[in-house]
Amino acid sequence: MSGTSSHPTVPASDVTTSMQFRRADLPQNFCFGAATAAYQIEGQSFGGAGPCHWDSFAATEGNVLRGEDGAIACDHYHRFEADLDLVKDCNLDAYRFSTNWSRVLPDGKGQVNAEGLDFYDRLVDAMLERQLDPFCTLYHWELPQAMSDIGGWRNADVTKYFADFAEIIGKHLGDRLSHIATINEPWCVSYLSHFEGHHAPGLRDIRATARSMHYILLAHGRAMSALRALGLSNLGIVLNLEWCEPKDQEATQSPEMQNTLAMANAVHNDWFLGGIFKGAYPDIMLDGLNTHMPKGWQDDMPIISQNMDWLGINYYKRSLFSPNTGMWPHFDTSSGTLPKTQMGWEIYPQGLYETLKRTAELYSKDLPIFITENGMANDDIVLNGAVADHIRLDYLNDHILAVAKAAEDGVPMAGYFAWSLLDNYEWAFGYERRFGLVHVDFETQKRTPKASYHALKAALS
Ligand code: IFM
Repeated sequence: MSGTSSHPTVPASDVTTSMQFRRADLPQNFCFGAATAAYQIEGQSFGGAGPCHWDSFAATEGNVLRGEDGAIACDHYHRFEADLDLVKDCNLDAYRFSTNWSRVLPDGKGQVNAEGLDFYDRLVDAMLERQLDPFCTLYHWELPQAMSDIGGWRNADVTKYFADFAEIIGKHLGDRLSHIATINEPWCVSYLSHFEGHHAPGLRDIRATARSMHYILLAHGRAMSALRALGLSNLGIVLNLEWCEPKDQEATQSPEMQNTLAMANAVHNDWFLGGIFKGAYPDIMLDGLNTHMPKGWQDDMPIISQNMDWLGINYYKRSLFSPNTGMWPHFDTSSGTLPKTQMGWEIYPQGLYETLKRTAELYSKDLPIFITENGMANDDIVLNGAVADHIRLDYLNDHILAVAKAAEDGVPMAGYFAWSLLDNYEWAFGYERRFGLVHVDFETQKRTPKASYHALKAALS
């Protein structure tokens, strides 16, 4: 399943076949890994998983390209041993996966699906057998349908049910997990899904946005408390941060543009970083959202801002912002003229460096930071048994070098995970957008490591 290329192709003479970085360029004990997420690879139809809100979202005309869903995905549920061999053979140290709430608790609460829990048991043991550090993310968007039916992340009760789920995973797997993240990408869970309507549940509603932006962080906090009560000390969260720049570079210093940048940063970054690290949301956001916040939200801030052991950052791109005179949030988002990935995202490794510097300086200080996702979509094709994704090879190399530079300049960098191990279900874009180090033929489930995989493997040897 591949189409014709729409991204800029690299002239053959400029093609690089090896990465320029070496392990020695990164701090001691720096960990390299590959990341995936449950709904995107497992196959939701296997093993007694309950329905989740992505199933119903995908079943609704117009939400997902070609109406595709995660019912089969990469059939990782049955093929995880071979997939972990690919991780190990790439000389990686760790594997980031997620536990599917709707697989473990088909109704979101109550009766545990023993088969589902057993799957994660076997998965984690298979990682340990291969000396891969298991990095677990508790929630990567498989909200059980029953939770969605009671209002999803607009309902405070869901944060309590999520903490119960966290406790189940913590009790069962906690002592075998190297790191646990509570939530993947709260911005996507809340703003992208409740304001832009791009992801499940597909809402475009400012009140739902305010509530979900708060409750997803409360869910994080409550899960932290539940896991801490079990004595676990390897806890963090994964934030997708955006490098925000003015569209009109010449107007950067104007008060209007400064205000726009502050707002863009608040929406994408500072709401989440501020809540977690300072126990406070940016005023510029509250100006717009306050009337929609749940009563007494201030009382939740100590739960949200409890200490973490590490921070995960997902970085993909920069965005450009310009003021508009319309409704909240009073800005337009665009991209510039740099080469773009198949997602239309500008390739800008400098933005990763800047994001790391900004985050450490303003918020996380000495806390270890992992890049928990970084990578690009490309319309890769298998030709004579190989995939020549040299554009991805360069992308990964340049972003890893940006991490090395940030570490050299004092940011406590601890690891880097490529997104993703496998081509997989890219949410609203179905199976069209390929992010993998390994190509997946979704008809035969054949895996073909790409040029980027081979180059990463060589660099890490
Ligand atoms: O595929 C997603 C992933 O689920 C979350 N982070 C961004 C990736 C690429 O869009």
